[in-house]
Amino acid sequence: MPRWIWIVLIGLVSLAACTSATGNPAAQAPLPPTAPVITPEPPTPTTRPTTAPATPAPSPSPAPTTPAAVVDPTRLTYALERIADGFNRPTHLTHAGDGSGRLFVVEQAGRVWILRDGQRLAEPFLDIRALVGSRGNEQGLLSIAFHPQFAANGRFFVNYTDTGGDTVVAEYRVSADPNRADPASARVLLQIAQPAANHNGGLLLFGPDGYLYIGTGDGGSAGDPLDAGQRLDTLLGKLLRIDVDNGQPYAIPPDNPFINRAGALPEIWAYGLRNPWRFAFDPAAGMLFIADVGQNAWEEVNVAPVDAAGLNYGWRLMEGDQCYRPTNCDPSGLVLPAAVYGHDNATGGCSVTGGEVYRGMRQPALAGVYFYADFCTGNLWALWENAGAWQHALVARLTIQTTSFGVDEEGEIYLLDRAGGVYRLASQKLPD
Ligand SMILES: [Ca+2]
Repeated sequence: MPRWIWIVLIGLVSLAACTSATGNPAAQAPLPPTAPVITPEPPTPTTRPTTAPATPAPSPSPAPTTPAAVVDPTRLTYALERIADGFNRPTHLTHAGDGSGRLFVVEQAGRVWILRDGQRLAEPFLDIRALVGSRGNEQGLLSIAFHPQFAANGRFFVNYTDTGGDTVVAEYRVSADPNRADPASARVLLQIAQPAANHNGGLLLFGPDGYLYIGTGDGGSAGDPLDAGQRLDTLLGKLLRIDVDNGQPYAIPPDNPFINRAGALPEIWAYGLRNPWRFAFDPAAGMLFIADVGQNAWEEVNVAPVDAAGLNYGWRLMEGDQCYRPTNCDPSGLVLPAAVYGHDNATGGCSVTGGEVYRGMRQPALAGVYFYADFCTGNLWALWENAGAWQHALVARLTIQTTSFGVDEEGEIYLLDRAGGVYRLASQKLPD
């Protein structure tokens, strides 16, 4: 029987937060507890309509102007609440922002499924397996992004690796059935040749400015042999920003940073990235979080104001906060990470999965905290701002391989397990 079980954790230790901006978190601290997997009570029946409403969901309330109590995510314990299971290599989860309450789960091989109240609908929302190549670990259908006015215009966008191994960003539209896309509506916006199977980036997100942001990897192999991250004449190793509401197939926003620089590609918003598999906006704080997967030694999370154009995140001059190539690099002018962790099985990992900022209702003590995880070890970290400085801590150990985070329309955070599970991040305050 499904039950809400909080497993009592014996010998629970609170973890001292790392107070420096960088450095291996908790290098000498005891490890945090394993987050138990719990099964929630069956959802109570809702009166949710079976079709999406015609009007868009109201915008989230603005952040309060006076800060609440001091945030300290180390004063909570964490659990994974199993919402659904049985997906085949899920890569992404999001919502349509249309007030329907639906979650959309992307499978690597090329399908998108709808979850409604924890139940997967019988037919996929989208099935483009015939177009998608997913032989490589980092290839496949990698994300979906719904237009900010999706409820009115039915437009959404996907990022996938095609059968030739190259990246495609394409637009689709929903059909007359709100739970099925129209496969004939495909419109390719962008194709990026991929020199190797790995480092394809893959996330699409609409920013608070209404533009579509596209994360791209450095083209792969190892060590960025093309120096793509630092070059402005390639779309590889970048965060791109395009206007999907104008132009054909898209327009360049007039305030993109390199539109007037000779030899630079106008789509570039930020550069110096290796494989920004996942990034996230926190509109309430006006910040952009980019988790960049490292090479041999360091994983990193970067934070910058959403309107800071043309930033250089350092790769391959630097990996994390260390010089990579050349080993005596000059870091001036580069954005250094807000948090790094090493390739260390106990307190670090091998591949960062960027997460989400908590803006939900269930756990107000976590407002504004960014959660991220390591794919290999299951370590779960929190990153938060404290008196103007970014602070991070290892807060739990997960028993899943986190391929992606996502949020629902209420701002609750979800994690996807490569083995097929969908989990909601749950937490409880430790006694004072
Ligand atoms: Ca970097």
